[in-house]
Amino acid sequence: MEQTFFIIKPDGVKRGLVGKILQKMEQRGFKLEKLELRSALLEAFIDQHYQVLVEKSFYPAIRQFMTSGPVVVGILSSPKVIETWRIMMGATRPEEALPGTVRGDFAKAAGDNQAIQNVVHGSDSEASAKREIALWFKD
Ligand code: DAT
Ligand code: MG
Repeated sequence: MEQTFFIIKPDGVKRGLVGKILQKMEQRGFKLEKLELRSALLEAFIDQHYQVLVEKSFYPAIRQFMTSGPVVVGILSSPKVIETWRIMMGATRPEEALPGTVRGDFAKAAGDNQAIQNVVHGSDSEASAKREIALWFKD
């Protein structure tokens, strides 16, 4: 069965959105294969997760944000779960995310030079899902 990796980012945990987000996943019929709270993430670990973004000018703000508090991570499985969870998350930029999506309903627009805080992450392809699952769940 297809699998994807997700993160409820520090803003989602701080704002008490974990239950609402997990409920959307359950309502959609995704199977929760793994679910863990991770605190005190290391900067070097987040750099591995976002390896394709490390060289971008905005990346230091992302690293700072992603290590700013606990996150909830997990693995979902379902047919077409990678694409479906991406659609349910909504667009990367909160101001472009449609109402009804997690980001459209909950993400706050960022000020200039601030990290985009958009509540959730989801793998963007089969290759990313495999790589991210192996990184976050080494067992
Ligand atoms: P997504 O999270 O929708 O897959 P991404 O992988 O391109 O988007 O980027 C990862 C995160 O980095 C994204 O959720 C928010 C942040 N980000 C992306 N592009 C950015 C930009 N141009 N300025 C600031 N932050 C950005
Ligand atoms: Mg991405």
